[in-house]
Amino acid sequence: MKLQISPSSPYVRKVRAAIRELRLEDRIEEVISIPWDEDADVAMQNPAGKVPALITDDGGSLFDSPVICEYLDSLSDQATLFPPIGPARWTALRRQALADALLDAMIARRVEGNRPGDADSEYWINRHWAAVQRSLDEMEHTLPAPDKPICIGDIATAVALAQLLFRFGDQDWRPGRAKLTSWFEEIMQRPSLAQTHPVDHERSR
Ligand SMILES: N[C@@H](CCC(=O)N[C@@H](CS)C(=O)NCC(=O)O)C(=O)O
Repeated sequence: MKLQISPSSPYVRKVRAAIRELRLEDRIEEVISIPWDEDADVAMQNPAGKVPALITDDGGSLFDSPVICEYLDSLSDQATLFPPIGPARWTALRRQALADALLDAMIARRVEGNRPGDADSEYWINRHWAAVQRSLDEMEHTLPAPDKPICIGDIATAVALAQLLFRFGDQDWRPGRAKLTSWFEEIMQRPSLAQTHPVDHERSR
């Protein structure tokens, strides 16, 4: 299988971390495909033209990151990040959705901040940033119990929090969120996250 990646993308990082948690590294080749490049071919696999996209062994393609993670989970006989149907599963999926929504809002905030401003810019910047802050507060109040096995909600949350520091380090989310900070510091020690730090490239979001 081939995973089309951009080294700065947090959605890609979620999938790359999941691959490592699921011990599937030997089955997946990571291929750089920067969606902003003229000759990027990711749109052949994902009509949205976004990474990550996964080319499966039968030549098909899968997107987006939640679908790819769940597919890869089904292939692993060593670990799982998706609890079986029941409350733990809905909690894990909800936490993944929250983390992805934080990223969507953070990226929209960044795009808006990078373009020449107009009368609406401040409104949109504030609106996106408010969604980021609400998501952080929700994360602080919905942390898993310490004995819970790792799940996709943990990976997605850790990746989103790390990306926020990567892109908005000057607006540190940690002060006032002691529980989330301590949870984050611990989970970032996992090799799956330590091995997948984002790296910037031209025109990256
Ligand atoms: N919901 C998608 C989001 C993917 C996404 O937005 N990827 C960005 C990189 S961080 C991208 O490829 N953007 C290119 C574009 O918007 O044209 C997922 O979870 O995979």
